[in-house]
Amino acid sequence: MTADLFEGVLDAGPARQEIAEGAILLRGFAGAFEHDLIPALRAVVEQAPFRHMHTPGGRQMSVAMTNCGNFGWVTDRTGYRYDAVDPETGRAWPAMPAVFLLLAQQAATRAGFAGFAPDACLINLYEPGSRMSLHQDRDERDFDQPIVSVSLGLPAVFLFGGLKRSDKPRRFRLQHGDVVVWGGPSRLFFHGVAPLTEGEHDSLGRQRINLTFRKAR
Ligand code: MD6
Ligand code: FE
Repeated sequence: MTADLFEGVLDAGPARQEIAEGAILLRGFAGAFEHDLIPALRAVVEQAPFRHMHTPGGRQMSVAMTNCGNFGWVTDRTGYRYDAVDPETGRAWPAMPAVFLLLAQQAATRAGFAGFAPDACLINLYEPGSRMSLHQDRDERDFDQPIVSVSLGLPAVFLFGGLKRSDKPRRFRLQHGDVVVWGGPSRLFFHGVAPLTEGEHDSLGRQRINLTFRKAR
């Protein structure tokens, strides 16, 4: 109770903000994991490089992607799916690093989703101009499981709508270290990312990286 009263007056803003029913923004939550997180991320990307996938309609995405964990999210001419094999390398996706799993589970617990056991981590790379149009995340089997989304590098404007594509999205600025946990009544809300604006981040340079942890199967 006391913590809630004081949250609003801290410079960093509330540490735990419910942006919709079931969607919790944890400002700076990934900061404590950064020391191990960034090297682990580099190791994953060495094994499974970023690539620009194509939508089923044939358009190349402006966001480059890769994955780690038992399953990876992929899109090509045949549709969207989770696949145990990286189509670029023909090998299994890199294992999910321990620090990734720890971060995802601790964030989920803090948001009220204890017991989250992600088997997939989609890694999105944005450069200035890259954007993600409004979509729902609905390729997972169990919508009772939340998604944990970690923002690193340059800030981005996250667009967060409702259950209908036509619902006007609200806008949230996500910064390095911010985590959004997303589940319950808002699990299927439309969302996207506005075009990334030009900038340079102290440790990651001219890019934003977003990790989204899911329970795919
Ligand atoms: C991004 N995120 O922030 C894109 N999806 O780069 C997503 O599409 C997303 O952040 C589901 C839940 C959380 C997310
Ligand atoms: Fe999404």
